[in-house]
Amino acid sequence: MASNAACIFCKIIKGEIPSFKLFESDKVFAFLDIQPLSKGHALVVPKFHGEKLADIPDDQLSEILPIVKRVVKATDAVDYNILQNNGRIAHQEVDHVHFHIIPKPNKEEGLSVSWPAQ
Ligand code: D5M
Repeated sequence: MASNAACIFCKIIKGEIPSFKLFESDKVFAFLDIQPLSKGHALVVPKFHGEKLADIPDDQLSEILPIVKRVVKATDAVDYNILQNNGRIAHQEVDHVHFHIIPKPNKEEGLSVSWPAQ
């Protein structure tokens, strides 16, 4: 499994720095974003270290979308954004592929979130 000792998300996956973990399998890791754009803002990442989407082997990638769906369903968000940035011009700050899940609160009722997404 490719890992990069200098990568902050590889360190999170290995438990070397703390995170609010939502889900883990042999290929995928999900945790709350430390700079949330909304309540429940989560990140789903392949354990395989690659900078951009095109760097990730298909067998790793294919496991991610079902987990993105699972994390989405753990919120009661009706509306949400899925975002995946590649490269500086596209506003990627952490060079380890990650999918943002950004729940959009219901304006009247707010948003409740039940973790973990297991
Ligand atoms: O988004 C990178 C995202 O990674 C950004 O929303 C903050 C988040 N981040 C950075 N460090 C951490 C830690 N340590 N825990 C949780 N979340 C973190 P990008 O798409 O690269 O702009």
